[in-house]
Amino acid sequence: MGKNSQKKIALINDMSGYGRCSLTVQIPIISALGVQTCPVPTGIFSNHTGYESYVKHDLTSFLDDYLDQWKRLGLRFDGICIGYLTSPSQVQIAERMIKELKKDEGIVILDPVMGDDGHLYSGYTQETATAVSELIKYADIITPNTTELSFLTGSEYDSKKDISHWIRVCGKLSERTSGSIILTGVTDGDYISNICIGASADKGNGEKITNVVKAPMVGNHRPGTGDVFSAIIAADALNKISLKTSVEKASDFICKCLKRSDELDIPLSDGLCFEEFLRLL
Ligand code: PXL
Repeated sequence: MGKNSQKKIALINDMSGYGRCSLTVQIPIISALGVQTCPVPTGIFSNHTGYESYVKHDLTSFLDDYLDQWKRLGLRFDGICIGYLTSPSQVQIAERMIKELKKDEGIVILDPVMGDDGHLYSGYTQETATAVSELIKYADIITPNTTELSFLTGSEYDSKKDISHWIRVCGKLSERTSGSIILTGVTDGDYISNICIGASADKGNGEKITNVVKAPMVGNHRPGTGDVFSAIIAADALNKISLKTSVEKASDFICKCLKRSDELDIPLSDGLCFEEFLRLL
């Protein structure tokens, strides 16, 4: 290993003070996986928007100065991980990060955080979702849930559709990108499946292969699960772990956290208790 050889990732995402999502989840997880985390906070939220109410302070007007300063320091990143953006202007900030701060061989992980259960998150606009979909062209890995995949592909959302439907919709998105797609949280009988469509490491010819990683369903869905998932995928991608192995690891980790959250009787809105398991990553 040479000089200054630890991997660095820039995380553009919000800071929610309560409710375990976004940066408060991604920073510890990615750090535990040995990658230096460098946040670009899109806004400060008192708590995530799944609670009855919240207050927020949008940081859009500060972010160009923030990135200018990073450029003055000569910082370059091995990864750019994109999460919750508050407005179309922030999509331009994310584009700036990709064009000006990513190393040539660096990778872009796009978690198109927009909504869940067929709806956009409270306060999240259709315009922002449309702007975020323009980032697909830069992404090496995209990690939508079923709501976000439906929006990105213009498909109707129906939670009752089976796995073969979701594989088809993933294929539709896959046609528009050379990047890998991981569709998270597909209900599949008594299981939750993640569908990955990615370049075949064995063949090395750009051909894509589809894998379905199944895990037993544990408890109810909790907010912030997608942030845990994308954090593990992002750090593992920088650490050159194969997509399938990484998806299996993320899925297993999330199951443990879901089980523990139920044991501790944590309200669903308070997210995943991941803290006790960080050392297992
Ligand atoms: O976990 C997704 C997310 C991120 N950021 C904010 C949110 C949510 C989901 O509710 O409200 C502010």
